[in-house]
Amino acid sequence: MSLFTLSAPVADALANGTPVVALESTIITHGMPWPQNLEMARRVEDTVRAEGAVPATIAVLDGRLCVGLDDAQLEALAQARNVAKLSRADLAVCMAEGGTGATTVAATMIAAARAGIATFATGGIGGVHRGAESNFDISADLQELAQTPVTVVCAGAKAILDLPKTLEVLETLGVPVIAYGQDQLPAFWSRDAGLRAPLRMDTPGQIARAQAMRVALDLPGGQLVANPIPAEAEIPREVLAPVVARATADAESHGIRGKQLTPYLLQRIFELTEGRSLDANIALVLNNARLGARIATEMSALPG
Ligand code: PSU
Ligand code: MN
Repeated sequence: MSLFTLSAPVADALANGTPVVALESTIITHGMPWPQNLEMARRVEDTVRAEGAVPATIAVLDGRLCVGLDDAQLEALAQARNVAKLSRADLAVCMAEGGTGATTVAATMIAAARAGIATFATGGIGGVHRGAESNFDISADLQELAQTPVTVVCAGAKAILDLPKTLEVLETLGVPVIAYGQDQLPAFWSRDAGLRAPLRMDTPGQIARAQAMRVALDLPGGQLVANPIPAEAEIPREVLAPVVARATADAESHGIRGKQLTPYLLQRIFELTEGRSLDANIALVLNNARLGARIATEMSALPG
């Protein structure tokens, strides 16, 4: 039995050494509302293709771990309600039971690595939530970055997280956090988190060579690339801070926690910014898809 189902374009690309970029599906089912989620998913795939790479959106459909979805599958997922959100802990259970679910960053990394895909583009990763010292809410995405050899391109960690703690945990886990083209860590909707990034790189080639060196050194795990949102799409930190504070307080007063927390906060911030957070989110994902495709292209050009 094959572990996963490759779409025909992804199978061809992997066989021919064409660069492939993995894409997650939780951003579609839990990160954005219909129909903008479908439009975003299609535009991200088109952006990857325009750079000469092949997109591989990953999800579990009726128990099958699908690497590469066709347009009908993408649309069905975008419209579906109550789809499971699958992280490392949930993936095997969903597959064994023949279920359907969207993969988070952690689960998408697992699938990508098994399929031989080393580059993955998304919007934001999970991290250390505010109040982690009492609620212990630390995303499995961080552990995954420490053990699965995939370079993940994101736009930094969201302001709904505790960014200094997220950086500390990534350092403890030995995950390189690389700001792209600037010294400061980007913070998803904003270009500057007010924190210096541990590492900085300015070209896709540098990022590809660093991942290859990890593999050569037999170091497990991947890299986190934090790519700042394009300036024209950003929401400045001062504008967002009160919105995030309000959304966090609302989550607390409604008793929202665990897996529901990130989707709830995203939806609440969308309402509070009257949709501006969604426009910014789409712009940054497209920007990351472009950089991801360029990194994948550099990786496939490396010797060996
Ligand atoms: N950040 C976003 N949009 C998202 C997510 C994060 O801006 O959709 C999703 C990703 O799939 C990420 C997951 O892997 O949330 C993290 O969830 P948790 O904190 O429950 O691990
Ligand atoms: Mn969590």
